[in-house]
Amino acid sequence: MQKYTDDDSSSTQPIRRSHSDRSRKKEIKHRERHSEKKYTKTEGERTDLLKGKALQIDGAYVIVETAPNITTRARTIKSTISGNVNSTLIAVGDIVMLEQAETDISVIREVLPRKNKLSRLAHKKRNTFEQVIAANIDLIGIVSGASEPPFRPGLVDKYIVAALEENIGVLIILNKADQLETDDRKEFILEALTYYRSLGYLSAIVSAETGEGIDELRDIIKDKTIVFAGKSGVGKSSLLNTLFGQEIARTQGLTKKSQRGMHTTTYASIIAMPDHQGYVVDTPGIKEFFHFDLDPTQIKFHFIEFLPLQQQCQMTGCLHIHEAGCAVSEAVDDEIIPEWRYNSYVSLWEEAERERKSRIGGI
Ligand SMILES: Nc1nc2c(ncn2[C@@H]2O[C@H](COP(=O)(O)OP(=O)(O)O)[C@@H](O)[C@H]2O)c(=O)[nH]1
Ligand SMILES: [Mg+2]
Ligand SMILES: [Zn+2]
Repeated sequence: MQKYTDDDSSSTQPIRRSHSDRSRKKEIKHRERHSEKKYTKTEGERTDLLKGKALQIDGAYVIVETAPNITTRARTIKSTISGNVNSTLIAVGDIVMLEQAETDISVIREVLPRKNKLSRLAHKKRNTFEQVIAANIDLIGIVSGASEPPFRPGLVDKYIVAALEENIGVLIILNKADQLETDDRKEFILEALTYYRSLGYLSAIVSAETGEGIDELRDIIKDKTIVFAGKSGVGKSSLLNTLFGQEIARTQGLTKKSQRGMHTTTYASIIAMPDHQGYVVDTPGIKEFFHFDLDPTQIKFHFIEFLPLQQQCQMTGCLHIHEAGCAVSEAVDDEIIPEWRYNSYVSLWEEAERERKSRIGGI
């Protein structure tokens, strides 16, 4: 069985350069035939270009899948057209139009407009910019560990808001279920999961180590493109390996092994599930996730249990922060809305406010 690692391009071998023109043509024909099935061109698209999906960005190269199990190495150029204004040129999950390569490196002529994206606000010196973690996704699998690292609903809520902003489905995954029994916060963790379920979000309790809940998880993510997001150490890579039944992502447990020729992955990579039943995106440890361009006044709409109460707030346009006669605050006092959930909202609003002010200040 072939073994893959996060940063090993063996999972996405570029197509070998053919030795003769004839075999090269044959190969292109083969690619075209297969790509037609999967990446069908829509009207108006250049017919001389090949359509594909960016699976991995590896330094200067992008690994593009043009048909099931067929990948090619490609690169963007200065004149690459972007369907996404003022954004990262290319991210994993992007659908691209490739020019047939004369050499073994194809040229990405165009990046098509994204259906959605998981993107974070990144800082470089005094500038801020958007870092697209992954594009065109169906589900965000928000992964938490039970004990190590401890379960923190604040980060879960932050990702929920990002998902709702972008019309992405939410799946809350509690990994390391094997640690739950001995965790003194077990009751709280289970209560929180029940609460999320009552809001209509999918959830799963799993253990990458023992395999508990993995079949159920596999059913939920079937035929979807899912991004695993969450703190470093919660077990995202381990989950991927358990789901696939083989080592396709490098976990922290293995990093101490020989690292010759290895480097820590800083980009996400998309991996096609066996039999092409969907895709999974493994993200590296995302430091300080904050959804790019999050408007503080919009966050309250993504805490969906606030919506029916809104009309009962005394102030029109109440932000539910410190206004008098706020029905949301009252619901928290009455323990209808859990305090932890409300605290998530207030912290996120404060963070978004800080960001907004610093942007204004920076202009
Ligand atoms: N007890 C337990 N440990 C786990 C489980 N899943 C992952 N781990 C361990 O948690 C650590 C971090 O896992 P890793 O997959 O690298 O986390 P990532 O940073 O989110 O990708 C490793 O030492 C794993 O062996 C689990 O279900 N139970
Ligand atoms: Mg990992
Ligand atoms: Zn209010």
